[in-house]
Amino acid sequence: MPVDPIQLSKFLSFVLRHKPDAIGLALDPQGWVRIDELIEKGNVARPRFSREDLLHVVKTSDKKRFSISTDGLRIRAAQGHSVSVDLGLPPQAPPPVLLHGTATRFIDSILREGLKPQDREQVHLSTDEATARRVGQRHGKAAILKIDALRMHAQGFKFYLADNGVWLTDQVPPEFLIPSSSETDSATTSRQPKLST
Ligand code: HQG
Repeated sequence: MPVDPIQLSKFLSFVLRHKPDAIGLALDPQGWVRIDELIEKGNVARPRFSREDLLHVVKTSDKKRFSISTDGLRIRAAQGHSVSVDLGLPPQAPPPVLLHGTATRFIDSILREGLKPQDREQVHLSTDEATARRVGQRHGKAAILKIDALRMHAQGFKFYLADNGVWLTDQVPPEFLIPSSSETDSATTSRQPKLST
């Protein structure tokens, strides 16, 4: 049976970001695993996939979720980890404003506490609104927050750019959040801060 690229991509995200031990894999400190070992262990409990199947998923991933090492032997998730890894990304100056897509139901809490990484290692930020909106819609009615990244950076907060263009930072305190736009529904409108669309 041909391998379904979406299912394989989800499987790769699961083991490379969250549960490598589910198939007896161990990520190295930077999150890499050997591709041959991943294929061998990954093929025990699921439809078989080949190196070509895996490389096809890496190449066609809409968000470029996976990176291959320069020697072609190892693979890792570009971002999104819940297991502890040090991606080894150099801190760098972010664009002045970054965006975070979330759901309207989280806005009150976020404006109160700031953005936290929750189950992941870091908070995920993007440079374009379409991406932020898509990310937010995964959780419900999308709301987009603007982050005053320039001011955060000037105050010593570190930012990292993942291989796939996603910006990462450890947290965003509430004073750096600029409410920007939302798609509210009647259940949320009354208790949301006024957000321009
Ligand atoms: C929210 C996907 C309440 C946060 C995406 C988000 C991304 C708070 C949710 C990547 C909060 C966590 C990551 C607070 C943060 N109170 N809610 N204080 N602080 N939150 O999935 O950013 O398709 O862990 O706003 O595209 O949605 O998997 O993070 O809504 O790049 O490749 O808590 O995952 O990529 O949700 O998504 P997530 P995310 P993939």
